[in-house]
Amino acid sequence: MADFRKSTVYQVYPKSFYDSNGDGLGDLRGITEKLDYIRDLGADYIWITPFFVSPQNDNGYDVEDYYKIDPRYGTMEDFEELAREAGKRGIRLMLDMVFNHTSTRHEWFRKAMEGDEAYKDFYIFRKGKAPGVPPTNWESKFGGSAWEYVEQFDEYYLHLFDVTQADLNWDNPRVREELQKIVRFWMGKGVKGFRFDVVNLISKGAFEDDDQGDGRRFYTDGPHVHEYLKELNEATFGTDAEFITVGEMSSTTLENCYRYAGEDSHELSMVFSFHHLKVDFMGNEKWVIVPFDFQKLKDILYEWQTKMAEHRAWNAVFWCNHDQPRVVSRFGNVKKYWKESAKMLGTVVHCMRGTPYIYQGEELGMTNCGFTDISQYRDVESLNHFRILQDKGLSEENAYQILAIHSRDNSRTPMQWTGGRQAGFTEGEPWIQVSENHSFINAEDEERDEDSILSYYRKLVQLRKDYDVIAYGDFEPLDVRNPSVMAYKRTWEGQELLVICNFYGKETVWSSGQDLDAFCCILGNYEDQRTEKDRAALRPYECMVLYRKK
Ligand code: TEU
Repeated sequence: MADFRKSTVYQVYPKSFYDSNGDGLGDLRGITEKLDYIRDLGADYIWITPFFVSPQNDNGYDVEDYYKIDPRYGTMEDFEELAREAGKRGIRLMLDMVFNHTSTRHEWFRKAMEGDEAYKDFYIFRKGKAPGVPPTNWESKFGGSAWEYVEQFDEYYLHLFDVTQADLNWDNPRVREELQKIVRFWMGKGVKGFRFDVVNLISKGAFEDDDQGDGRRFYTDGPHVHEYLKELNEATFGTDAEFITVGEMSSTTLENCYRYAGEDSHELSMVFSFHHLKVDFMGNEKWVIVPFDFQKLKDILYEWQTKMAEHRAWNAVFWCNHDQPRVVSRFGNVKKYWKESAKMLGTVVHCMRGTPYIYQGEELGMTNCGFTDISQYRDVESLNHFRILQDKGLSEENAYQILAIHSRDNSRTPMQWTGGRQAGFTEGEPWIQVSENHSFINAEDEERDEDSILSYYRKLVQLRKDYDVIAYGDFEPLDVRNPSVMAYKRTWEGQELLVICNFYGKETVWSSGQDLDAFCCILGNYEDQRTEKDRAALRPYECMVLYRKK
């Protein structure tokens, strides 16, 4: 049986992965064609972001029909072929279930808008506080009010995301049954995992004004969320021990995650949390430019690593996904130490306790896209905020600088397969521009180069399979306050692993407090390692993984 603690998940954003038919959009057949690449990386699962019928206002996170495949991505036959071919290579598929909301084009919402009371109760309709005043002051995650007025009812519906993504009413048992049916349908197609989109937002609490923030405290980790997840688990995937599930937890707390992903809680296998990816925000405010806070990054990662272990709960560990800027641009150094820093960052995550996720292109060291004009951006969140920032009085230039750092499009430019035309992604015109640096950052070149970031990631994935201490070991942070080094120790049945990472471009000497000569280096991003007694001399962005068995 596949052990998710030894597994690595590869995330595919189909629209930008590989275009098999020249229409400029990636598709399911494109994934099938590239399965050998994913197998060679060593991934056990592929998480594919939504490819269901959708108006694509939020690139498929606005689902119109959960049972059908958007023709832009292919057909059900294409999906079945993908599942078969993946299976032949020992790779399992993990689908993305967007159950907090549906597209307003979903049949349920259309019926609601026709005044069908049963379907109105699938969503969250409320009276305004006064004429022209929404029920609460909550803000949409994509900017503006979270409520949209519907004239014919003189009511508003809730949308925590885009106005075309209406929140479902999970308190209605019929909604929960319908969602269970969808899960069972895809289980029947042979998938072996699910990622549940923003699943900690499904249970809304009191509908009150938030005088402290944007409203999130009223619906995040809400009153019935654990009960609803247990119910979903028991009614569907919980019956299959081989299934893995991961919940995307927006602004969550550790205490809730012990339960979401607890060994005995019968909710989910693991959680994505995002606190470590807000260390370059100002509080919850993403649309600002501040340098990343290294100490905070360590403190958060260490806290999640140790506390989740203490409570026998499991993390998903990751830097990148389709909503995050590229990690090497964010916490590394693309100008001078692109390769070193990309490898170091990969090491940090892959040696941690948890199931690592690699987002397409991360294994190549793909960087932020470098867009300089609004016409290049596609993401609804970026387009909205470009306007909002200027409405707040920022200059256009400043708005561009912020977008360049934080836009979700940074991760959505096409996968860089070759140094040739359109990076080998499409024969046609891509839906979003290819990054110029594909001439030197691309899979074809990196496959041939033993020293490439890709070759290094392959080793990282293999390490977890070879060394039980990585999969099962305890986690202990070392030298917590060191201003430039992140170091930690993993221990398991007489095995010890030391992971030592320099996060900066300056050399530094790290003292371990134990004799490093007793260890052997099983991976590093420089050819040799300069360790002596209890000291490691670290070059810019140097990392090393040291191992010993007592
Ligand atoms: O994202 C949830 C979410 O709140 C964030 O990742 C969000 O995109 C970002 O923090 C805003 O700054 C999930 C999906 O991953 C994302 O692609 C969807 O847009 C969103 O849910 C709505 O379904």
